[in-house]
Amino acid sequence: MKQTSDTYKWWKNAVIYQIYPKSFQDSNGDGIGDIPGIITRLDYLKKLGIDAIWLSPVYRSPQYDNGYDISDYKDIDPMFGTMNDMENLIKEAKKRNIRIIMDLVLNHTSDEHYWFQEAKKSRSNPYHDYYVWRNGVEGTPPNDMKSTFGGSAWTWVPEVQQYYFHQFSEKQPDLNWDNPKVRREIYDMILWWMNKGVEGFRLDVIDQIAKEPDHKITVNGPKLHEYIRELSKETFQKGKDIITVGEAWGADPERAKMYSNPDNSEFSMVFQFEHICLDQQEGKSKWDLAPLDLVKLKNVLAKWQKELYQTGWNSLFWNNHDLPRIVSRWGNDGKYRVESAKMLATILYGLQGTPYIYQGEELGMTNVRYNIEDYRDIETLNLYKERTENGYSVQEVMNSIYAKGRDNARTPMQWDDSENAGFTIGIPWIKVNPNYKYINARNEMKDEKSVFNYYRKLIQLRKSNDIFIKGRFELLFEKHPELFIYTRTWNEHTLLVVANFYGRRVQFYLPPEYADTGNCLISNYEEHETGYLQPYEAAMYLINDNYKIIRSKLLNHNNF
Ligand code: TEU
Ligand code: CA
Repeated sequence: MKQTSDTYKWWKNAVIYQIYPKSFQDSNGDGIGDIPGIITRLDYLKKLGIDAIWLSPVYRSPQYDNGYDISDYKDIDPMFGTMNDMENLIKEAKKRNIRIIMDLVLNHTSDEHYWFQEAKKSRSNPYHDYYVWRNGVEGTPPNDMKSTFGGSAWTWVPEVQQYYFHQFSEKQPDLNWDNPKVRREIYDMILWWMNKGVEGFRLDVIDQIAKEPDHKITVNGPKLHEYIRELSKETFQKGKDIITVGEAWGADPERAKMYSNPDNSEFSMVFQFEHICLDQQEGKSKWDLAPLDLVKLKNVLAKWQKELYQTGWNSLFWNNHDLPRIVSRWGNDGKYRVESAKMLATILYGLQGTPYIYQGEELGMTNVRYNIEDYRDIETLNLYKERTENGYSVQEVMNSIYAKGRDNARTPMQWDDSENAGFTIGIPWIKVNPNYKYINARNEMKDEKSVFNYYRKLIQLRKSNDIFIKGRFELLFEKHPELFIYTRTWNEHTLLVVANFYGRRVQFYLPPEYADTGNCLISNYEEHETGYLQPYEAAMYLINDNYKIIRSKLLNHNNF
């Protein structure tokens, strides 16, 4: 169906692939992934069928937080290549109809950025006010605010006799968005990248830019949306079809509607994390583990589907570079690795929104369990130190790291079964997951039944039918503790998504006229056994009935 130009947005049926450059493909044997390496894998991505790459930061950076500490926004880190390599990547991607989305870290810079180097020289330096400074007595910070990566959010600088504010590590001083000069510098930098052919941006912790540390406000500060609107107007809106995705841990649906309002005044969509935070103890941190309650997960996803319907737009994801591997987390990375990886994908790809694949997710890559010396992430290392010094047992801390550590997502991409998984001919900066011998791209591309080929098929499906973009969402059997069943209805057609979230065969009667192979768009089992869903069984059916009829039939046949 043809769509009118004002409602059509290319990114509504696009699939975005996130690359964490350090771990994707090394081209020169230094053990670190790089831009020339990415270029050699573009054909792989094309084969998978993705439309755009979200590239985690490749800017010049001392790499204390793997590039989320930028020391020059207009330069490429030599570790990743040159500006020429970057221009080549944009060009080579474009040839394959793949757009490049850059990661914008605008809340903070590296302390090695020129602005900060100047800022800390004296209070009268023109760059001083680019950052957030407060007086205080040496040894006593202005208040007790904490950094996300441990310790105080304030660091003392003797030269200026002031503390600077940093929500992340002390190597990541927060920018002062209240200073119009800072905002102007940022806009010019973004326009400069747009001019190079970059067609989208992911905005790191964007909900934290309008901080007011005197009131201990970090997230959702009073001026947040004013600043975002200005940012959008001065930059993205000047481009053509720019996609923007704001990372917002603190967004509720009301706020998400502002961020992703179809009037385009802010962003295209927002990355929010409510669903992905459900396996932690309430009011505590991600390290304080709790089992996932499927009923809660269903209700959270359903809430976002309903709230943003026609008023905003969702990002759909299970993974990114900060999150553990979903198949190990909510699937089964042993016996049912393939089935459960496909099941999780099926649930996600039936929803309304734009799906994101994090590198290796399409292979069903898993978490790792290393000795503490083999971890690299600043957050993990700080946590280990902090918790072991504060009475936690080593085993307890390691269990949290195994479950939630960010390095789970950062082990090298598993390309083939050669040494170091084909990632590097040198020594990888972080150990390769030993299961690369059998979980790798080369194997999976050959295997029709692989996770890779299942993702390929899902991506094509989403482009084949408008129901994926437009269908109205309804959750069924919302209290069922093991099954995830929902519909998307559009013009008398209904997409029925059924999934068994666990490894136990469960009773579920799907009328044979629905389960008919003619209706089945995709499934992770070759045959559906009437009356049951097998361990991790999942499927999508396209049915010529409206939601009401389907609902009453399913409710009649299944009384739970
Ligand atoms: O992450 C935002 C963020 O708040 C994370 O630090 C998150 O709290 C953490 O990963 C979960 O424990 C973004 C980037 O995605 C992350 O990689 C950066 O480290 C962070 O911002 C700072 O730029
Ligand atoms: Ca390299």
